[in-house]
Amino acid sequence: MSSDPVPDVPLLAGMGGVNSTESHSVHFGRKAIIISRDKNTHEFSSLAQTMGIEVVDVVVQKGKPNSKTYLGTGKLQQISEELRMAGQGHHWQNVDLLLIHSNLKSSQLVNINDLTSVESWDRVRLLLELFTIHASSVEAKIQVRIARLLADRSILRELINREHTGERLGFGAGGQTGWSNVMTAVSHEIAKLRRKLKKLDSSLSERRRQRAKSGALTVGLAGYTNVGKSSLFSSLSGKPVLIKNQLFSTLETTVGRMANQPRILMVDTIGFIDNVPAELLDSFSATLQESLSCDMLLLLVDASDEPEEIRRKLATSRRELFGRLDDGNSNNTLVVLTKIDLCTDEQLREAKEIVHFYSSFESSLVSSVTGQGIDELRASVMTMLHGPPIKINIYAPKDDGDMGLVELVSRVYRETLVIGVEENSNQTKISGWMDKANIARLMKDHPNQIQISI
Ligand SMILES: Nc1nc2c(ncn2[C@@H]2O[C@H](COP(=O)(O)OP(=O)(O)OP(=O)(O)O)[C@@H](O)[C@H]2O)c(=O)[nH]1
Ligand SMILES: [Mg+2]
Repeated sequence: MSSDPVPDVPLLAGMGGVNSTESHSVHFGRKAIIISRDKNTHEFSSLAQTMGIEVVDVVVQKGKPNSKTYLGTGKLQQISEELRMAGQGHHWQNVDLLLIHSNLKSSQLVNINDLTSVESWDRVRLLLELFTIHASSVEAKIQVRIARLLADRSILRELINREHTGERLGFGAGGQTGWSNVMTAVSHEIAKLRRKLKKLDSSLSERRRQRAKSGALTVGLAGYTNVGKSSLFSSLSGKPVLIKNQLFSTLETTVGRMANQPRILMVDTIGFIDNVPAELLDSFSATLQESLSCDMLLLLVDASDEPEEIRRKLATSRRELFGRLDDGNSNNTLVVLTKIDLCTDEQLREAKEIVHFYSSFESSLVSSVTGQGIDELRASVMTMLHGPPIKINIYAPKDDGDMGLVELVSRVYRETLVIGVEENSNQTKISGWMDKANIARLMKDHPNQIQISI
């Protein structure tokens, strides 16, 4: 892989475009206030905390968002004044960031910045900053940077427009020609990064083609962020990946073989969240496509969530998934309720009810921590991909050249996902799933000693 994309232009601070030199690159340890029209700011707050930002207060102003400034101008001025005055002992002391609990229009962000002179992020910018920190592959880094530049470009457009109309004269570091130059540089960089991404995309789809040609079947893991996709991926494949109690730990795709089933590949990838801005989703579409173009999908639902949260996250996941599928594929979906070790029986019953109310898919219960339900899930995956299990009768050697029973049984064991065994002195019956190509080879190698039945 080549090195990281080299930034050509500075990113704008806080999307308010106050001054490009103000841009912080480290947010860990910063203090922020959340500003919201809605009381439920839990998820928004978690996103900030995932980045190491301390949310010291939540200011809620009920009512319809103001089309120009989201909150009323009076309220914003009051917040800005109080921030300036917040001295020793005030819990707003050292707050240098306003987090606005909504996806705002560029004009609203610029207005808020002008009114408060404090770095302000809306939900889009918060996600972009978080993704920037978590992106580790070259591809993810390019995807996030494109999305950031697109967001900055819409702010720049707003700034240029205002300076044109004289609305914001003398404000900011750019000046009309200054901003126009930055805008040109941003557009050039976007074009350059898109070309790079296209090259990477084609090598990704080449890898996908190769996998399909090899006859391997793929199982995608999909679901809301933090639902437990990477944990389940590790349990099923035995391959260690990054698992963290934070939102969007995973931004790139990892492929691993299912344990005992080398020709079944598991695909772990980015999670979903409500109201993702289009520019962010678009830049991740190749990554999402990777899990969507699988032979089978596991749609994960966190059973330990509150019922309301289960409903909301399930709805988002379904919308993101099935809105994107070319279709036909949605039949091959299995809902997996995760984190069942954290649930009471009553919670599990309710979670299952919700899933069945909203979807017609079969569901499976697992805990990646205790391993509960993992074998059963493997069996369900195999049944969906290969049909019901088969019975393999293995006979003791009769003629010269036949293989010893123990040796032949251990070969079958190696190539089968075993669910049952019956043994007697001259015959062993194994039931389970075996890859079609392996069955053919086994029968060819040992025609007198192997008999397959359903
Ligand atoms: N108790 C319990 N915790 C779990 C289980 N599965 C995952 N977790 C925890 O849930 C958190 C998120 O797990 P991940 O596997 O990283 O979730 P993810 O869906 O990959 O998350 P993102 O990549 O951030 O979207 C971690 O703290 C895990 O340890 C489970 O079965 N039981
Ligand atoms: Mg993950």
